[in-house]
Amino acid sequence: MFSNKMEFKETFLRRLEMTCGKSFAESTKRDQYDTLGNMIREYVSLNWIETKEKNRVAKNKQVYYLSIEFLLGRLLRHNLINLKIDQVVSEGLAELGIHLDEIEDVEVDAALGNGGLGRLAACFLDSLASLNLPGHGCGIRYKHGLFEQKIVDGYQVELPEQWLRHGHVWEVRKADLSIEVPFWGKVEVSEENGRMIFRHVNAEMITAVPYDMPVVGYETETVNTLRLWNAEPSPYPINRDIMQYKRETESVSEFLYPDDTHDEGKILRLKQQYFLVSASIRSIVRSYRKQYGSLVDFHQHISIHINDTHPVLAIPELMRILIDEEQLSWDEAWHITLNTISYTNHTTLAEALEKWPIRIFQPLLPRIYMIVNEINERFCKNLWDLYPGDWNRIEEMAIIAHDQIKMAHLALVGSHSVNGVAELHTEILKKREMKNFYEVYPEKFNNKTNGITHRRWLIKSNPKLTDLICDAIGNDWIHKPELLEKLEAFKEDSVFLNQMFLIKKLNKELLAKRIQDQTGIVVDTSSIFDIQVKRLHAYKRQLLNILHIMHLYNRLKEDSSFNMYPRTFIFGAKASPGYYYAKKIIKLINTVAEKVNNDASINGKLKVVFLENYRVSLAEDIFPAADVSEQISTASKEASGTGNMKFMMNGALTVGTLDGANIEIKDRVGDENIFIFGLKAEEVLNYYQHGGYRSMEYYHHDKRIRKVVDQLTNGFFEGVEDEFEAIYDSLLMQNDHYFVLRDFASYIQIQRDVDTAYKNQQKWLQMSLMNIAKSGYFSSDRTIEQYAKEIWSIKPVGQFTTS
Ligand code: CR1
Repeated sequence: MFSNKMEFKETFLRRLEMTCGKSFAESTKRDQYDTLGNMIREYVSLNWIETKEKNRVAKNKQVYYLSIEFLLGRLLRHNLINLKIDQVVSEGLAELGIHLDEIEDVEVDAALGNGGLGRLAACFLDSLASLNLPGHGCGIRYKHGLFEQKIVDGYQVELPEQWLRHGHVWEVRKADLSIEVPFWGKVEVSEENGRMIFRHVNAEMITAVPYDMPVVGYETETVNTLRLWNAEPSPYPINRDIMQYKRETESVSEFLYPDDTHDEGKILRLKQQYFLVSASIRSIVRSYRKQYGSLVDFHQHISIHINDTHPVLAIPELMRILIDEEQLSWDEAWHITLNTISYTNHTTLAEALEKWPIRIFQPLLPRIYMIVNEINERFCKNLWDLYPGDWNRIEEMAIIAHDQIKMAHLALVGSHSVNGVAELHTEILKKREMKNFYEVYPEKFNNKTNGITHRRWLIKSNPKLTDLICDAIGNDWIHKPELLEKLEAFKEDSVFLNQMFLIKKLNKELLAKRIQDQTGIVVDTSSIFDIQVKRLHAYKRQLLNILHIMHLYNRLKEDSSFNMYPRTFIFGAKASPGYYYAKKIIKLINTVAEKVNNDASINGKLKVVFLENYRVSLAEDIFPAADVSEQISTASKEASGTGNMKFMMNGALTVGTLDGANIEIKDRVGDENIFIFGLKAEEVLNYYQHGGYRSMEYYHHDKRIRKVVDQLTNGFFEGVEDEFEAIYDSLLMQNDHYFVLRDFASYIQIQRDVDTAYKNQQKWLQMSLMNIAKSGYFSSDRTIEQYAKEIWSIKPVGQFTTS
């Protein structure tokens, strides 16, 4: 399409005029973005076709990653970088008087996810393609992604997100590959030629229409596919009010995680899950049949991964196809299914472990229910043989019990591999949460510590640091991120360290500008940028952070000689719309910010900023500017975390508990390059086993604690005296379930250590350097290589050239 700047410019101008029907002079930024995006998508289409063809001919085993979330963010710059044409394009545009940054800003984040789980899926897609592995994503094309957050008077307000309002240049609609997904109706059972036949009749059909997006690997010709399904009315509705049917149908792909406090919302969520699974598996089977005919060797050519329990109906759906359509026996079908499916657990939080009431499940998915029932019966029989008479254990482990279907149990029974997302998390699954299952299936359990794509989180988001690294150690680390270790050699190189300092400073200035534009707050770029960005949740303890800020403020007010290095505390966090407590914490952060930022008597030593609408594109500006990374979850609660890795890779130092992947970060950088505090997971879990600890004692014995806790409700924050009662109660009346007060003193101390450490600039930069140098392990390339080898048994597709 173009091979140099001149050709790029010519093609771009021609395309712009052709597609927009305007002259270049008349064109808007959006016209320019659309033109460029379409050009790039077409640019990759040859390789896209060839990748498919190559895999088909070589009969490569393929993996399909089923996920209810894909948090992609923006794709333009990312694709340009992976295609290695970012420079040609940005220079070509510059000659036309266009700044690539401005065009990039037109692109709305594809925010089809909530947080870590969805972003992990997006990082994995990038690594799969970049490692030439045949792996594809399957998800839902929600009309509205994660809500847009506004902060009004300190409160979170949610607005519907509209990423598709102007279309999406990266997708290709493939209506001819649609699939009809059946719901409701009933199953007729008959016998024909000695075989049981199951017919799902009177079903209401929903059409799943695929939208495919190319997933472009870095410096390779591999282009994989992310297939997102859109729900549309079927051409063959049964007798129904047509408008109502249309509305109900389209609602299936309307929102990510519809409110499920009522049955209607629960049904919708379950519908989404089956919709995703059935459409994905049937389209996989359709192309498989075309190539191989029979499905008897399916598991040797296909691997299906379920990201958390949302897509777990993949298990009974595959069984249904193998038994009802392929006419295999139960045992044959089970063998294939088990060997095809693998499962990742992402959390041990009880509220996230999905259970469906039978009264909802059975009528909506009658045939699938029969299969789940059969799986359960056979499983319980096996358990009976293993543990004769141990009813309690069997009841606890059953897939169906007390009129509910436990999705995690179905996943554990129906897949050959179960992995946690960090070493500690996997150990907790084995020793505690899933102990019974580990006893029965020890061979299924394994760990795959999460990772992040260094292409987005370093190369794209921190180009200056990337250049510095390349100048120092060459480019090999881009393909082998563990080679970042070579940076260790620069530990005593003061010129290098000084360059690191200057780059951090520039990145902080960029973020400071953004902060000022967005909030009006002016921050001091020579202060420590101390950042906590992630979903708002009690266990992540944004509360501990803000209470500590209140403590620092109290110290500054009490004692004018209190010596602290100036700090800017930055938060970004969305609270789930129905999560009352989390929303109160957002209000508290904003209330503290208001008070602290407007108090001239503290000489600007403290600033607090809440950045609204935290999302992937904003995150890309935040990580490069961080000095301190807050990873302060209650130990044992954060399965892994991935933000911790993004901060580390950009040279921030972690203040963290021994939780999730923080432990593995510490193991790699060494105790001297990280700030660890607080209870350990063992201690927390032991407390839980023995009914918790007594938060009131900590309140009475530590006057620093007493002071900040009292300030929540004693009029310290004028005009909002009643606002924080729920927080106050959680700490004292409900015994502080997340150990905020228990860890408070230890947190104050470690933050003093941070203060001291920062004052020694040289030392700090060396610590920062060590974090970058050791971050290669946390590239998702390492994670994906482990999945590919140890779970999926897939191999890279050799490089090839386009004809
Ligand atoms: C975990 O809370 C982890 C991500 C990705 C989250 C986080 O610690 O890094 O998954 N879990 O593995 C989750 O979203 C529904 O569960």
